[in-house]
Amino acid sequence: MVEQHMRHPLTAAQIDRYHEDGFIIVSQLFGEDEALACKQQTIDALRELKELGNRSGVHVWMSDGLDPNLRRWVTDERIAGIVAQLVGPNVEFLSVKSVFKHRDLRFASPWHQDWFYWRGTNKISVWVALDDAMAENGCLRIIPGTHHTVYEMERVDAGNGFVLRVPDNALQGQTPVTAAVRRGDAIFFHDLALHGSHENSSGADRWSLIATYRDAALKDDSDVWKSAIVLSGHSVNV
Ligand SMILES: O=C(O)CCC(=O)C(=O)O
Repeated sequence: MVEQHMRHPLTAAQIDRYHEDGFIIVSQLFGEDEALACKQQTIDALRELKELGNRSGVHVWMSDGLDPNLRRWVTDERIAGIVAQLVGPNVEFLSVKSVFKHRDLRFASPWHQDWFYWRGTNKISVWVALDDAMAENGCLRIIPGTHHTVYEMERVDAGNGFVLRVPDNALQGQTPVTAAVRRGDAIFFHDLALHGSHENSSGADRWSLIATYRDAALKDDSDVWKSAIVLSGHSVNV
């Protein structure tokens, strides 16, 4: 029974919700202690790469250069099980990104759809809160149902890596949700779900880890990833 729950953690209602809204929040995907350990390992990995405190606050690991400690988290069966419920039984991990916002790097990420950064088949990402995150310290905000539409993106380089954005006038009449979460909670979101984040105006650090996956049974012509880690089923891509 426990094993069954690990492999199929979402209820049918939660799966419907994901398909309707383009995202779902899973409370305490990881326990508080696990999320703290993951945060420390993220910091250690960045320090070793001399990337801790880099200019952008963002660092990306591809699957073939993944830190061994981070590999454990992004291939965890709790994530893999949920992704399989949302995209199908063939799942591969692609890459993971840490986002560090602090007193001097408090940027709000602009409204965007991740798909424009990679194109090809649709992907799903999981945004794992390594700190409690709310509007004051830069949590995500998402507009439900926007994953059914491809928006026009404009290019504006603010120096934090988020160079694509949907202009504000395209958002009129939309109702964003502020996705406040506790450390260890996770937000699974479709790569067309229109999202951004609040500025971190709290003065305290805010860490998140965002891992990206795809349906491995679909041939993907994106040229962003040269490698992947198959988590379940088979892949037509690697
Ligand atoms: O974690 C954040 O502050 C922003 C993340 C985001 O918008 C993204 O990775 O696409």
